[in-house]
Amino acid sequence: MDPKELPSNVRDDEISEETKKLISSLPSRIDYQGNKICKYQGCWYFYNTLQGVLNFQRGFQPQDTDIILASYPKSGTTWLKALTVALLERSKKHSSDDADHPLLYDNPHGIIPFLEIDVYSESSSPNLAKFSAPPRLFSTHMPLHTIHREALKHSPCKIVYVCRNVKDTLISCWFYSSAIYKIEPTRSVLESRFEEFCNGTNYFGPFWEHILSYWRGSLEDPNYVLFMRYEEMKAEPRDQIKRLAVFLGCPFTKQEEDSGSLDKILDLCSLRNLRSLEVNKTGQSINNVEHSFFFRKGEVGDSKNYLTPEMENKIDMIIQEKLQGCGLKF
Ligand code: PAP
Repeated sequence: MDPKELPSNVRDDEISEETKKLISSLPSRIDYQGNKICKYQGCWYFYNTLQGVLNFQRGFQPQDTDIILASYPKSGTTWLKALTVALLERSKKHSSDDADHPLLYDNPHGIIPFLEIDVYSESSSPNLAKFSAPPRLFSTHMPLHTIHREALKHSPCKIVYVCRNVKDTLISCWFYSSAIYKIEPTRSVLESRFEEFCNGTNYFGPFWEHILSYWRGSLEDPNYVLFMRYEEMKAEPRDQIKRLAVFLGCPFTKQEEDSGSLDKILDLCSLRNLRSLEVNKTGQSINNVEHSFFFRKGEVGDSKNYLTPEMENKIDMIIQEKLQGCGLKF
């Protein structure tokens, strides 16, 4: 496959001389697909993504009202983005059945871009005119220590993290990356992905460091980081969306609940509805990814259909070792 056909964040053709020099001092490797990847501040990035991380760290000026949606890839980001957009649109008097609702015309990733992959991919001083009206909504796959370190240290902005059972996340990554690379999701691809996942050397890995960074952040200051779980959102969507609304400062009124507007938002943001929209069937992200790739099954426990008992055991052991004593259960 011609590298130019790949999303730019997985490539290595947009890095500065300074970044090249930095990379030469970092741990680096070639991943299962033959892409260059390196470890910066404890997290693995493709080179172009690292450039975006550095641009972000250099240039991001937080505003107190900023909202950042964070996740490990394939953990429910698209859903969280859709819910957040729908919740905040209420203050702009957009109800979920308005014909001009933004979610009907753009993919959630188009409405809430990634800091390191979209906004800061090319420059440390991007044009942020599109975000002029507060709150600005951004997203990220960076671990908390990486966004926190330089840019957000003293900012009261809000972060929402969505965490998913890592076995389902792995399977979702396998299908998604096979779609991106236009290859069959074969067992041998799954085995390579599994090895990298368990070693912690995959894109944005290790997963345990990622999850722990936000988990600890949420324990230290629950008003700053809201820790959500994909499985809880599936099991009790009404309670979880209310929790999200309270955290974002836009709780549902009794009248909204009674009039069914909460349920309408859940319906608007459901996988079934989003995937049926024309923009998500045929559109592409600014980063060249087909919108349809973001919607697959959305099931809890789908990994059971693909992982062998040995693979499951190995992941369980890693979780037990790395997350021991932190209070987080899978
Ligand atoms: P990203 O990291 O590329 O943004 P992300 O949205 O986090 O991807 O994860 C995609 C997963 O969320 C897919 O899971 P699956 O592969 O196990 O099916 C996708 O189907 C699921 N998903 C996308 N939209 C929704 C939604 N509205 N409700 C529930 N799950 C969803």
